[in-house]
Amino acid sequence: MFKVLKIGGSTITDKAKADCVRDEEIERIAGEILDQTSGLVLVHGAGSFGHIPAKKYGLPGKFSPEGLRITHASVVELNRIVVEALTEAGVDALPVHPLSCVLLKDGRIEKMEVDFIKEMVAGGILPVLHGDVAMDSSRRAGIVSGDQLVSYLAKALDAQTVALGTDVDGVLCSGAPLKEVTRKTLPDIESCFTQGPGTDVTGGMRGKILELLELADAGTTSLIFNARKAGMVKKALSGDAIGTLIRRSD
Ligand code: IP8
Repeated sequence: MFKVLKIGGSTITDKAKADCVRDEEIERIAGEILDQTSGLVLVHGAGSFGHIPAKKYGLPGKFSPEGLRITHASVVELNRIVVEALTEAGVDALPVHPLSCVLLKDGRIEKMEVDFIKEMVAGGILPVLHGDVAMDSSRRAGIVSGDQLVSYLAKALDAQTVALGTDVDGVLCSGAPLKEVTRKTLPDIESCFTQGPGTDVTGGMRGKILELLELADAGTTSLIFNARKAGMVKKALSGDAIGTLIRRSD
């Protein structure tokens, strides 16, 4: 039984400042994950590590080998920090860099190697993926967000629990979290999406919802919750209905 958890870049970094990591948040989350790693695949966002260089080099619109290299190096560094914190907390974790196992087509995952991820999980190892740059068969290169990875992996692994941790209490409308979002209710809440602070090249809250609605169409309910609040990651992994549920319309 697989679980896919994403921790957003806005939780583990300060998206307004280049390469600004929130060590204490990463350590706390590592502690919350520690006794719930069975079947778990972890994805984290790029935060200021990825979004700031990506924007600087005009990714994903522009093809820039230098931009790809620098942006990839930056998200790999954040991934190293996350894996190290997990290791220090006592979790057997291994890094997985999407650049080396994903091929996009028109910005969407066309192919992704997942068998080795299954083997890691079977061996009690936590695979730790992240938003990354990736090659694209129709546009040469692009960006694969952690959100798209979550949606793809949850389908490929037939995950039972899918949770996206952000720095807000769910999908906010007039300051309060919505109980649920479906394809049917999406048009009614379009006005609720505002650009958050910091740089984001992969679509913010609206992008997350669209990814998770793809998953909902395939029958998997997921949730968006606040990972900056202590205890919430643990609750999300236990299947508690916190935050906003993204589910298929009745
Ligand atoms: O933070 C973006 O991933 P996200 C990846 O999950 C890059 O949207 C390289 C900006």
